[in-house]
Amino acid sequence: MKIVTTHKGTDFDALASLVAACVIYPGIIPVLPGSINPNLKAFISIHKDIFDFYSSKEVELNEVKTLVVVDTNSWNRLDNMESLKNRKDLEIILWDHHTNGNIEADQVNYEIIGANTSLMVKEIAKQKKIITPIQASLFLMGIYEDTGNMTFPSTTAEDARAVAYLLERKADLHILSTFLRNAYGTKQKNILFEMLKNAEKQEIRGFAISISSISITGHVPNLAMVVQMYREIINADAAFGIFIDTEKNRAMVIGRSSVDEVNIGAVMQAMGGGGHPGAGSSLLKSTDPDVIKEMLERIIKGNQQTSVILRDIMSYPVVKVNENTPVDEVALILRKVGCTGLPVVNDNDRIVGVISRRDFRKIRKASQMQSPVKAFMSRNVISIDHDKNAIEAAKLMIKNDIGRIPVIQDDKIIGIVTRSDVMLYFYDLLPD
Ligand SMILES: [Mn+2]
Repeated sequence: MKIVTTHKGTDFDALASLVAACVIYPGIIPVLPGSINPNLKAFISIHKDIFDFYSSKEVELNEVKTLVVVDTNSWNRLDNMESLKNRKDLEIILWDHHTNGNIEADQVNYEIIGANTSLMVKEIAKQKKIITPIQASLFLMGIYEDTGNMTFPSTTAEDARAVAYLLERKADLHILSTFLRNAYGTKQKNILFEMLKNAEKQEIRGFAISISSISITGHVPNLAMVVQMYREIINADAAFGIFIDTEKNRAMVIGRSSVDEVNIGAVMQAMGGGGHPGAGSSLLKSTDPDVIKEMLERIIKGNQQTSVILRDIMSYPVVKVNENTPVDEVALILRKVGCTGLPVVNDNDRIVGVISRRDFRKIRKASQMQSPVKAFMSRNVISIDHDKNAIEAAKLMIKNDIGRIPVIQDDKIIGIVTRSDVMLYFYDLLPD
């Protein structure tokens, strides 16, 4: 068995490297440490069906023949791998960009480079491996995080080449700002302060909206984060920053929303830009803040039906199983319908549990395959009402670490909303 793991306190560079290793070594088992950064948790929770990670407790460490370690070179930064430390028959492959460590590897891939992910992307490019846009987005987040959006002095030309490669493979820049924590410096602080001094809120369609304009000179990174903080501080449902650059004769409009009814992606699209429901931006040739403000207000007012409710994005009809169905039959059904989990109902058609592929890992003996599914299902059923929206479903998934939520109308399951449904929505892949 081959496994790949990375450092505790996992960040995006580490996670991206872990996933990159799965591309380079097909069939390898990715083992994620128990402690990971909070922004990473949100990302993994939404993408769990795509990236199937294991914990160190879920793998038989005795059976490991090859250990791949990425983005660290120290045994004490690994989670629960002590038993492998002195194994003579173990092959160790290292991918790292840190200078010191104590893992003696049989094969070392080391380079002085901004992000470890860049090193691995170079290998993926060399081997002409195919990667998905979601993998490309994750790799890009890893590189941006470890290079401070390519501004840290440790950034190399190799990192930039990797970024170019990933953008060519459709990495999604909008999704980055949702998950990355960006640098907040003096420049950003001054702009935020300026915006707060002149902050005003108005009500449009029952929502508290704030539009603030400010002049900037030269390049100011992370304005999106400033708008995000501004929205949170003044407690608006949606906030827009109009950043006028008189030198370059253009304006950057950045929006952030916490309510699904004000869809920033749709608003920005109407202004020639783009984004997703919570965040977006557009670049304008106009430098008159009043004109831009008026245009924004008009679009938001006219933007009545942007809210997508779960009924529109959920999957149906729902395949469900009775609680007394034997486990092996459930496994067959799961394979046949090709999904990762099913709701379990009792004889009165009431939902009593959920069974997922992950629950099957609890099965130790072959004889247990004949037991009723109720013995292995999770009984803690979390459901959501059909008129709630995708953001509420995503919040529920992240909070409870689940990937499928039954959608309920009048006490009956009418559909299932899955991570991929929510994800498609966030990635703006829904047909118009
Ligand atoms: Mn790193």
